[in-house]
Amino acid sequence: MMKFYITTPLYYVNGNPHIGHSYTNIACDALARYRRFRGDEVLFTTGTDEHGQKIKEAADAKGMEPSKFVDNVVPRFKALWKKLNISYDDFIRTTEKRHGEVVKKLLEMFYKNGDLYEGEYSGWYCTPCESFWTGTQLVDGNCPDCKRPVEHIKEKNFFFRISKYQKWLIDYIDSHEDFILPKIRRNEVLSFLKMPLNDLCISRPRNRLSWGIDIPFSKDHVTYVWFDALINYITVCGYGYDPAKFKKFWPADVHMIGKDILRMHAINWPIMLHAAGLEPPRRIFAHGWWKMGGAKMSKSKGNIIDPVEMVDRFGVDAYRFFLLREVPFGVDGSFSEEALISRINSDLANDLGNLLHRTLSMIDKYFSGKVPKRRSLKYVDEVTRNLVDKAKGLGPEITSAMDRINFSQAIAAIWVLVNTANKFIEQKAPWRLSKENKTQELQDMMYDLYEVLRIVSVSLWPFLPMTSEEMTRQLGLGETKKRSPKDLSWGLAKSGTKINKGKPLFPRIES
Ligand code: ME8
Repeated sequence: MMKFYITTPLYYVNGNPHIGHSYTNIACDALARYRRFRGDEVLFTTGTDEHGQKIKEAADAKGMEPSKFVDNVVPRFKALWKKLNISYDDFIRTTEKRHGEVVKKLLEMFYKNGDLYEGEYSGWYCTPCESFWTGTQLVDGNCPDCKRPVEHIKEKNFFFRISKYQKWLIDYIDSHEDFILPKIRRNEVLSFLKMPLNDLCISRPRNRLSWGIDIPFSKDHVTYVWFDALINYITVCGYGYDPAKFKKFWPADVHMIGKDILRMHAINWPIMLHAAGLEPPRRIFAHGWWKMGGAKMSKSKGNIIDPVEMVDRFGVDAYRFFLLREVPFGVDGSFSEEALISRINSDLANDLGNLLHRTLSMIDKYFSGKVPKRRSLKYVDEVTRNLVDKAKGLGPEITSAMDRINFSQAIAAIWVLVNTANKFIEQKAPWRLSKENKTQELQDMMYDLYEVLRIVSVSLWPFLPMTSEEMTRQLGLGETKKRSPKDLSWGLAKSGTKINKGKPLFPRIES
């Protein structure tokens, strides 16, 4: 059994979760479910980033204490993950005691080792991004990332000697081709590393911002929010308090993030880990952005869509399907209701829903709702051979796509089988076989269609768990037990199984 540790970013709780946040969590959920299906021991973690200036300002705006404010917002994230069937194993909040202790432990270690020093910070700060910038990095006087105004700061702070480890990091990235994915992001990091790194300011003076983790060796400072938040990835898997768990799960197999937080994850974080004598994560995957009208969807831009509303109107699996299928993982996508409705109608209602409904209707009509017996696979024509081969090849195709974290390709492979089966029905014309009393041929054919649907229901599990379960129920396969790749083998369907034809999986949506 292999271990597989996958993390999502910790989301800021200054507002409600939006489509962008749900995207990362749905992607991680699909991968976590897929690895469990493969038999791995999975640790899948998510959580919330609760310190820093941005959260303090959001709490002030509501006239609330930050701790009360974050306690109010966190349940909205948890409720959304429940609604979306996100199967995380642990939810970490950066305000938890277990996390504060690990952060302080690391700070003390860095201080003792001479990786931290006290100095004066003079530069620019972008609160929405919680990022420091030098004057030369600004674009037209604004934050180079989000283009919003920055404020000038001059104050005593602690710095992390990130520059000391720059050469180590470049060598590490050079010798680990899959460390940062997709490749375009790897190149972006390497090109950024051509310039000397500025040491990282890791504190905030308490008299200006007290909403942060205490710094053990300075009562005048608290920890900078990003320095605290990254450390969650080792806290949540036991660092410092559960050595057996930490040994089992660290290094993380995938840190899944959006491309907006690439540098923090691919530069600062591996260096912090290296300085602490720990291995870097195995892989950092930075996916693209969902955009609205050409701009990144974000809370501060106000162009967000509420995932709760989308799920209530279109259903959880339709929503998951759209996000995972619409764009190749890694590139940007453009969100629109029209595109979502079009995917639902074509892929879900027409292709998949129809295949299930018409197959079960025919099994009802021709065989009183019982899966008929098939002759041996010696009795196949070319059309059937093509269908069976596609079904047998599906497992390896999904493995190859998922090993490259390519959700849309894995799903496309399932749809090739679905569409081949729909074509198979047209080509074999079962209504004619029935009229001509070709009963054995009709039996073989219905068994094959049923078997395809069983294999599709198993392979959909990581992506559309509820649909997979509903298909299993309609196919008369009872309670969903733990599935494994063995369930993708051809010929496991038992003749005589009583089906439970139900309502269409995805009704067509009239726009
Ligand atoms: O950056 N499209 O939190 P955050 C796709 N707290 N994904 C998007 C997106 C969009 N339009 N908008 C957001 C933070 N995301 C820090 C992280 S980690 C130790 C600390 C997703 O609330 C994407 O995963 O701003 C992005 O990286 C993350 O939400 C940023 O969430």
